[in-house]
Amino acid sequence: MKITSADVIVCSPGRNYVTIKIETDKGIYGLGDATLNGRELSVVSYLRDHLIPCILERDPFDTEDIWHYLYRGVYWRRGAVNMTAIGAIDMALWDIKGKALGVPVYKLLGGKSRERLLAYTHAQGIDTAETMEAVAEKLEKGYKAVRVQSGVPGVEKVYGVSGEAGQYEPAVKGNKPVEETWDTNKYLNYIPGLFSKVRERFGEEVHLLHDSHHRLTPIEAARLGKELEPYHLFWLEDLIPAENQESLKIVRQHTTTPIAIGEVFNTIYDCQDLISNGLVDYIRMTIAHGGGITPMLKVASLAALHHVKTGCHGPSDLSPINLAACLHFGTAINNFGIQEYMGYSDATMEVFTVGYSFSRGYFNLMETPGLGVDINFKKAKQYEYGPAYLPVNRLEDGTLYNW
Ligand code: CS2
Ligand code: MG
Repeated sequence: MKITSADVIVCSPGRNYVTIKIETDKGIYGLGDATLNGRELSVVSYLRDHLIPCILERDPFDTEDIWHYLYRGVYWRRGAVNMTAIGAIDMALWDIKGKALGVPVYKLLGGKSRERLLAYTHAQGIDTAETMEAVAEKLEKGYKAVRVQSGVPGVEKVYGVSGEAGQYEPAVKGNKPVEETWDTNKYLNYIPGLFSKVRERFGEEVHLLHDSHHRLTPIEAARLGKELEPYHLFWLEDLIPAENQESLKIVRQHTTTPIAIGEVFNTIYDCQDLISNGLVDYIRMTIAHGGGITPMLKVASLAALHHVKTGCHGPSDLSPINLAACLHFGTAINNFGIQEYMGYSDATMEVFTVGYSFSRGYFNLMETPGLGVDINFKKAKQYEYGPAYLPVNRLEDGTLYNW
C-alpha cells in the first residue's frame, strides 16, 4: 500500500478546525486532527509545504519509521506546530491501517482494556450561584465528573468562563488577541469557598476537577492544593507553568490533592521528569498535540511505571477526530484515567461524523474500522476559516502574565 496524496481541510463550523486527509493507492483514506488553537495556519503550511511531500510513496503501515523520519528528519525537534503536524499524519496513518484491516484502531493498540471510558465535562458560571446551577445541570445529564470553573469576585474576566451562557470558547475571532486581567490573590481567596459550597450541595460522590490554567507560583499552588484537600478533588490542573518541572516538588511536599499537567506538552521529554519523579498523577497530553498515537503509547507506558494515569486534553478546540483517537488509545491502554469532553456544536457535528457514542458520563467505542470518523467535505467548505486568537493575560498593574 502506498500514500499517493494528502491535503489539509481548514474549516470553521462554530470554531476553527484543521484536518489532514491522506489518500492511498488502495482507495482508502485516513484523517487526522491538526488543530492548534490560535496558530492553525502555521500547521497547515507545515503540513502542505514541508511534511506531506516527505510522506508520498511511503507505506502507511510503517507508522514507527515514518514518525521518526518526520521527528528526527526535521532536525529542529519538538514544539507545538511541529508535533501537531506530525500528530495529525500519525493519526491518519493509524486510521488507514484500521480501515485496511477492517478493525477499529484500538484493536491494533492492545485491544479492549475496558468496556466504557469515564468522561469529565465543564461547568462554569460568572459567580457561585451560576456555577452551582451549571454543575447541577451536568449532573442531571448523568456526568460522573465535572470540572468546576467560576468567575472570581473583583476580577473582570476569568479563564474558563464566557460572558454569554453556554459553551466556553477561549479563542476570540479577530486579528490579534484580546487582553484579560488577573489577580491571583482574589482567586486564591475565593476558590476554596466555592468548592466547599459545591461539595455541601452535591455530596462526595461526584468527581470534581479544577483548572488553575498555569496561573500560580509553586507556593501559591501549594496553598490552593492544601486548602482544597477537604473537598477531595479528582485533580487540580495546570497549577503552575510546567516548563520548570522541578517546581512541582514544592507543591507535592505540601498537598495530597492530585495534580494533572501536560495539555501544552508535545513530547515525552516534556513530561519525563514529572512522571519519573512522581510529581504528577494524571498526564494531560493529547494525541493531536502529543505527536500522535505512536508516541502517546510510549508516554502511557512511562506513566504506567510510575502509577500515573492518562487524562487526555479534549476540549472543543480539538476536533472530534482527536477525541476519537483519544478514545481508541484510552480503550487499549491499562492506565486510562479520564477523558475530557466539552461536547461539540451542532455545526461541528454536521461536518464530522464519529464512531463513538456517549451516554450518562461514559464513552463507548463502536466497532467501526479505523478511527471511525469522517468529514463532510462539502459541509466543511460552507464554514470559512477566520483568524481567532487565545487571549493574552495581564495582572491588574499591566504586567504580562500567563493566560
Ligand atoms: C483548557 C483548555 O480544557 C482545558 O483544560 O485548559 O480548554 C485550553 O484553555 C484550550 O484548549 C486552549 O485552546
Ligand atoms: Mg486545562
